[in-house]
Amino acid sequence: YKNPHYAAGRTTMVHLFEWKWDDIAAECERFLGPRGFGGIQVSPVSENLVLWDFQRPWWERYQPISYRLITRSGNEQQFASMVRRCNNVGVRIYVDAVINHMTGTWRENTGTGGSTANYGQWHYPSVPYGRDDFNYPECVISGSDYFCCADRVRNCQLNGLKDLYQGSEYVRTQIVNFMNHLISLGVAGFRIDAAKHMWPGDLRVIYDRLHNLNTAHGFPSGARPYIYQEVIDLGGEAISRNEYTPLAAVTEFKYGMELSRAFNGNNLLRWFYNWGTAWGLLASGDALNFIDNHDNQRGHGAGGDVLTYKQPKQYKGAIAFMLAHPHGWPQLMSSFAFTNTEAGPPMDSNGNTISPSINSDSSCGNGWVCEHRWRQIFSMVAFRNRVGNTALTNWWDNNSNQISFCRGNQGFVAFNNDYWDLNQTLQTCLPAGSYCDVISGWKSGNSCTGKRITVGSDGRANIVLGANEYDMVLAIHTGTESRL
Ligand code: LAG
Ligand code: CA
Repeated sequence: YKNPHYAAGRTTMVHLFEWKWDDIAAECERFLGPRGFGGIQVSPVSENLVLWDFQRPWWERYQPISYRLITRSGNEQQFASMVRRCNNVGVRIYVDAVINHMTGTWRENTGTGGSTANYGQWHYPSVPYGRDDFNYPECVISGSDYFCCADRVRNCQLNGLKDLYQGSEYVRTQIVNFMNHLISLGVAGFRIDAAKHMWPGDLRVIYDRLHNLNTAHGFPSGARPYIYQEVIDLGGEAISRNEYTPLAAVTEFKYGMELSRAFNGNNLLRWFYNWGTAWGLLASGDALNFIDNHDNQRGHGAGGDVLTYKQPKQYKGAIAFMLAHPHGWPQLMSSFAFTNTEAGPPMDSNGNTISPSINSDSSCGNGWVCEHRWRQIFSMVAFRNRVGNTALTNWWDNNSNQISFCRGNQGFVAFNNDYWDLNQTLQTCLPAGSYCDVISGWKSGNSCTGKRITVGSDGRANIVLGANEYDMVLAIHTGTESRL
């Protein structure tokens, strides 16, 4: 369950938060496939409660009312077509599976596909679930439960959401059928929402009943779905993420927190010379790494304090470090712009999501940020694909916030988060020649629109990164996007 089954040479997934299925299919064909992205995490696919009382918040999608594939992102036919079209261009789909709970109790009770619920009876007729399928008697998780009481964290309600009893054979069957249906449609795996709130033993039974990935979508025979479990464990709680790593991969919340702290100026980049398990990170193969996710970029979940698109220079620095560094499997965030932390995606007065538009410079409009279309970000995806499994070597730093390192003899990257310029002759480990920096510009024919770096026969080159430059990163690599 720890292999993402990316197409050959691909390494990186992006969370297209709240995107519609038709738009994702188009994005696979026009951008993500050609640019070498490995996969996409999509927003929850199961029918959810419609919450006009909160002007259709983004979080209504974390309140399933049935397992029918009908949401603001589209219906089952559109979902199936998206998976097919993305797989055809080498881009995998991972589904955010909400299987810990159903809805909370609200004044409204109609779903995005017209299903209804009767909260007083714990009745979700479109599954169907009834009272026996939920943990009972009702209790709600409190803040202190996290530090004392694993059983309450798993058997009580998260935020008052009706808590499913995964110990029940009937409940397991409904969940497994839902997930196997998605596998039959060609998905490559799942994010397990709120995994901390479910018993590892129950999850293991569910995972082991999942089908192999669909060979008709290009997966090798016998391939197991990639599973990354959302467990927020920053230390000190009754439940440890180590209970989940024997099962499948786990979301690495420490990754973005530490890098955000450093790129925000609250720790020195020099200390990252041994970034990895020495810092208490998960083992590389167990880790799904990211700087921000849909929760913590808006102060939900593990909370804020992470870099987001709102601090672009530092954010691009942290993302470039993640993509240049060999540890773990990286995930990028692609957001809609927000000030209200509860607001849903750009929508019309009927609550229909408004598609991103694509500007002439290839950035997005209509309220979509599309971080994945920022050159400094997608160029580093190509960098990571290029350097593959090569080792990190030749770490250099100035005892402060200027660092550089090589990835084998395929790639070189430098950072300057100091208040003074970087101007040094550094070892790049690359074959002698002329390279275009893929951060300040790109290769255009035989010239560079940004910086041009000349690597000598000893592998060394003069590297300049001014403190006041637009970006704090410089990256060059072998391969057509960079080498002249
Ligand atoms: C997750 N991970 O474990 C998701 O990443 C996170 O986005 C989900 O919470 C959470 N688990 C449940 O799936 C989000 C919002 C919550 C929201 C919840 C359900 O962060 O704020 O709760 O989705 O929609 C909302 C209200 C609560 C209310 C609750 C139940 O904010 O005040 O009690 O609904 O009605
Ligand atoms: Ca639970």
